[in-house]
Amino acid sequence: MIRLSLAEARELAESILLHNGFNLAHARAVTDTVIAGERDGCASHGLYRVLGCVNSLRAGKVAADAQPRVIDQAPSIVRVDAAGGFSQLAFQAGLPLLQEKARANGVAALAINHCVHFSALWVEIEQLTAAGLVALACNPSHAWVAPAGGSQPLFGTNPIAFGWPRPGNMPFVFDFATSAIARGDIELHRRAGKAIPQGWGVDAHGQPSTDANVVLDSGAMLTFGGHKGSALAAMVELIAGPLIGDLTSAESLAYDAGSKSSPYHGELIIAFDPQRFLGAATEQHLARAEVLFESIQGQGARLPSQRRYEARARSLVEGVQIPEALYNDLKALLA
Ligand code: NDP
Ligand code: PYC
Repeated sequence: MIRLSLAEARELAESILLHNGFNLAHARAVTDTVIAGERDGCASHGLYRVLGCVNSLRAGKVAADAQPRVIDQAPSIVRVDAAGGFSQLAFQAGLPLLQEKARANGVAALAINHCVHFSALWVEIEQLTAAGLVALACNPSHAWVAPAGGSQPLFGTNPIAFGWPRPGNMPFVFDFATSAIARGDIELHRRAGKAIPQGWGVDAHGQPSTDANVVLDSGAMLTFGGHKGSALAAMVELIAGPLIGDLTSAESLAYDAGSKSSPYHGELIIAFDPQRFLGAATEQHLARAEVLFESIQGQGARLPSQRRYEARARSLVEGVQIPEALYNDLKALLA
């Protein structure tokens, strides 16, 4: 393993992105996200993703100098046309109007269109909880996951993330794929030459497989929780696809045309303002939420994101460690 300070990791990611042709705003926005992932112990959405960003650029599937366009679509809907850039720039562009509309109306949605997407959603959710908003986000990806009862890839890994602000505390955030595991984790198993657990995927005949190559290249991933994860994955396809006028995971994969680039589609983010729902009673009801969190932890169960926050605290002091092979692959992108 190679240890890097967070500043070194940041410098590595940003210099690779700039060297390969991304403009400064794009490189910074992407770097912020991958460094947050690495810092929080989310290796599948950390520095590893820089390889995919450069691959997508070289394949002509992401616009290195995209300028997102913000559209005031309706009293509670902001639309951002990402213009073929990564989702981070579009989110940054739409965030101020989303917050303004959520405060005015109680609920507001941000629909991002035409973005290239590779990231963990909690990075965005935390920006909304930091502003005191409750938030929900989801997006399709590429068709890699079989519906429950089927065996052929159809859904994306379709993450759903939720955040709840906790005054004086880290927010309650969960963020997971509707597949049994993110595809990035299976890719990391492949890179490490490790078998994957049962239940993550099947081969081309629908038979269980623990071979990452088989599941990634010719089989299919599985949903979490059988028909329940499958229905949630379908919901994400719908509300972050046709509802916002953007591609489904199957359409995104067709657009990819075998280039193995990051998915190209839309993202839906919904923000709720507790103040607008509750007025003077906000504090009282947020305190009731705290009782819920304490009751979860009181049983010895952990809150989602607890592992991540602990990793963050460690990384801020010790930096991060990445496999030497990944470090070498990243350095090669500076050649
Ligand atoms: P996991 O299955 O690891 O689950 C992640 C969530 O569950 C986290 O909030 C995690 O908190 C929480 N969690 C895990 N174990 C426990 C536990 N024992 N008790 C309570 N909470 C727990 O993640 P996935 O593989 O499904 O997804 C990983 C990431 O991949 C996500 O950030 C997601 O956004 C990203 N992704 C992005 C996609 C895209 O299209 N852009 C597609 C698919 C995934 P903690 O972090 O603290 O462990
Ligand atoms: O890990 O499944 C995944 C994923 C897809 C897009 C970004 N991450």
